[in-house]
Amino acid sequence: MAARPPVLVDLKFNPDGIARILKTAFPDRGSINLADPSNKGRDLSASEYALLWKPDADLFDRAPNLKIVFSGGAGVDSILPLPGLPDAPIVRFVDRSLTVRMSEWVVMQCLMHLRQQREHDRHQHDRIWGKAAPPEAAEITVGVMGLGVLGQDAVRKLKVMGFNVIGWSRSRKQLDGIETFDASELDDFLSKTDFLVGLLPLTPETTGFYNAELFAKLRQGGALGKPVLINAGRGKSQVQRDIVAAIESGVLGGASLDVFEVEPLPADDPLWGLENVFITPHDAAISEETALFQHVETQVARFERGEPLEFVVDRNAGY
Ligand code: NDP
Ligand code: OXD
Repeated sequence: MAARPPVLVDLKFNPDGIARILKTAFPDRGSINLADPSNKGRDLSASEYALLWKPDADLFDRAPNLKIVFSGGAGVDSILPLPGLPDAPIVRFVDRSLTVRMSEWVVMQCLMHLRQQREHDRHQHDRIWGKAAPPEAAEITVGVMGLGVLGQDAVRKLKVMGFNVIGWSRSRKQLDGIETFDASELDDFLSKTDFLVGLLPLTPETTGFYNAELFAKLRQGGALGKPVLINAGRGKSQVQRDIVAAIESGVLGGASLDVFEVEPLPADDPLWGLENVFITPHDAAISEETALFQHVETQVARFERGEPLEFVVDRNAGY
């Protein structure tokens, strides 16, 4: 049997960990790690499968015979606009552990706002015994935007914590115990929402989506007084100057942001210093490399057996 072409790997994160794990990944075909300087200039024309996250600009010129392009993450907004992207299936990363960790982040942020954790942090810093009297989760409606793999797991777990949970997506979903809305029912959904959780992909429709106009439609006067924005989808879906203005003017009572228009968030960005804003560095749910390589191996095996690939991106929808 002819040797199988190695999997091309061009992932611009965790280079040391990836180099180590790749030593044992893909045992029946091996890999070419483009982060390894010894692979610079190597002939990639026989490559059939590529696993990419922010790849080199000339990658598709060097590898013109790809049969599948794998995204190193769940999102594909950095893959779809790449010049020279072949007309091959694009498969995104869907993974149990990634999903679980995203839900942990979402639930944690909702609880931090519910339990007024920032206020407790300030009190602890000043050695003040300051009791809070937060409402119960059931008094807060969490509106989750995006009811895909991540959104559906998050709504279930928010529900277990006792929040009243509603969800919004392009096409309506049927989810036990959750009131759902489709794209045409946006204003109705927003008017019921106290904590807005963003788990949307970045597409032309969702670019600049979390803006002043949208914040003005969220429910005012809920159990915590003001609504809160919690976004872990993509930073370019939010207008950061509008978030800052909405917090300063009291339209929003706070925010939790894992993603930003520009990453890393510049040190002089006003978001860093705002009251009741929790910032995490795009690590709500990072891809775990061993699981990522296993996922690629599974999908390649399906493909080579003639079975349909899973998690294929709809290029027209953009996610
Ligand atoms: P999915 O593709 O499974 O789900 C996307 C959801 O968004 C679907 O419910 C879809 O609606 C909805 N949607 C898309 N466009 C629109 C629109 N224009 N209007 C209304 N709803 C829309 O994606 P995942 O849940 O797996 O991931 C979501 C995003 O989370 C990723 O694209 C990525 O950007 C981000 N992410 C962030 C991470 C982090 O660490 N911060 C980690 C991993 C992912 P419908 O169901 O009708 O198709
Ligand atoms: C992803 C991410 O899309 O980590 O997986 O943002």
